[in-house]
Amino acid sequence: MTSPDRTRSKPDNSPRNWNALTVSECFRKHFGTKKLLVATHREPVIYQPSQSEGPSRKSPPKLRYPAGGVSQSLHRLLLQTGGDWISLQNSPGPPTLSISLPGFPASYTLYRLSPKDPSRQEEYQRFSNDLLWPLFHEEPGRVGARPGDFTGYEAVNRLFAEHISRVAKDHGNGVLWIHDYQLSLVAKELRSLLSFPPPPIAFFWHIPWPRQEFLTHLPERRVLLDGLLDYDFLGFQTALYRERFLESVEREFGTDPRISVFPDSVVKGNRRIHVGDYPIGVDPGRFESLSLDQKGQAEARTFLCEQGISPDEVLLISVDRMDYTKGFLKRLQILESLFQTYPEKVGRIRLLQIAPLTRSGHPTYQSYQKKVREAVTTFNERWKTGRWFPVVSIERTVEHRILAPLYRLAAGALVTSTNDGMNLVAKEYLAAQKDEGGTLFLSRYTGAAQGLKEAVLIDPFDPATSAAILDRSLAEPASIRKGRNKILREQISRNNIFQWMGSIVTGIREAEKRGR
Ligand code: GDG
Repeated sequence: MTSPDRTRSKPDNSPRNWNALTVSECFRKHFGTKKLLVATHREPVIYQPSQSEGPSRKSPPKLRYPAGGVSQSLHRLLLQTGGDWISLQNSPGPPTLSISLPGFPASYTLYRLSPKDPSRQEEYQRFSNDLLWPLFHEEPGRVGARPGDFTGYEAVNRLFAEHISRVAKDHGNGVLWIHDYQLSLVAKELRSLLSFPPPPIAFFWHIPWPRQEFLTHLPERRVLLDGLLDYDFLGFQTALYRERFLESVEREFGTDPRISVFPDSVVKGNRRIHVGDYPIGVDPGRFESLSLDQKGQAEARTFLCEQGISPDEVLLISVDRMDYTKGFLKRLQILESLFQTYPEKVGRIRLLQIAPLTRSGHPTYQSYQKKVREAVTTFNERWKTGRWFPVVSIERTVEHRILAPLYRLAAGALVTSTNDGMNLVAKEYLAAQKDEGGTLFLSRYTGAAQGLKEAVLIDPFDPATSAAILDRSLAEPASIRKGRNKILREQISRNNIFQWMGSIVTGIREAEKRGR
């Protein structure tokens, strides 16, 4: 855990001054003493029960923090504002936890939900991960949900709404902020439960919004869209996804007299729903300082040495959960093309692939992960020379303390997603390039590519051209690479994670004033 944000900045909040403290001040300015309630599918902490240390001594339970950057930033915000957080329980421990950290002024309560009927939870997971996830990443061939799974999806969304209605009533929450595709129907369920006018209900959609031809594969699309229009504020990662969403509403409800679509809002009955694009960012200062930390750098060098990677090699790095949307097989095709076309690179360019397993109890993921493993083995067999082989694949989480210096040591980051809401790794890599010329090779199918226009874009569906781009860019003079990074780093520093939160908090307040 990093130290709290103590720097007090001017209240005008120019983008550079955003941090957890100034976002919290912004929240106070708009919502007074009211509280913020966040709901996510996954918990922001991992609970580790006490270990017995002897016949009578037990150590206290510990909280660990999962890898993702978003939940950790929201967690820091709630430690400034106070509030509530509701998620499904995915580690042991009690159903409610009070979360505080030394040095932070507030604490928040984490409510950990467990559906009573496990089959409903299975249906919810399948509807979310086997239907919504593949369809919204435009991969209809991967759909594996079963008819009837929607029942469980609705039931779990209702469970969230029931809990939120109790908490909002008791605590007087000022804003409800719900996240991502697993929870699209919470506002709809909540509106039917509350006996008082709900506080503003905001929603952020973290994944892409697909083209309409993919949405039409979803039988429940009208219910889902109608449910999203029960929020007061809808945020998407990019203008493209926002426009596609508005087009979907138009296509599905164009003849409904209750619904009118505008460029930045939808009117449904007597309510106006704000619809905006808010590209998510990272905490660049944190990644920069981690990447420069002497101890972390030494650990990163030891890590590379343990993997048999020498400091003389040109190192490429990829960091993704092992999910099919991240293009692991496409990445190998790019390297295949690189080695075929430029055989002198064999033995000189190495890929370090950090690929923590994800959803690995799930058959689609098990078979994808097996395929990736086999493809890496075949690829390494084909291109090995002596004891050298081209891809080092690590299937576990590597802590940011070591990851950030690894970003800095790598000559390039290879982001090969075939579809990705934003891609935070791209921004983390740039944050670690202070005065350095490491090249971000960024798939044009990421939300990040829609904003980071100066990045070296690649097309994972065109391995030959991508390989040529890799070869050319790695050979560019350092001055060109550093110049490019200067512009990109300016951008990620302006559009950082706290600026994202601050603009959403402000947007919610404005939408509340305009639309209700
Ligand atoms: C969704 C959308 C959107 C990964 N491996 C390790 C590790 N990570 C951290 C990275 C980064 C995060 O996980 C992954 O970022 P992504 O952007 O790829 O996020 P997704 O998990 O795909 O989630 C995505 C995002 O939401 C935010 O809106 O960008 O498009 O799909 O922060 O650092 N962290 C550590 N060790 C690892 O091995 N410590």
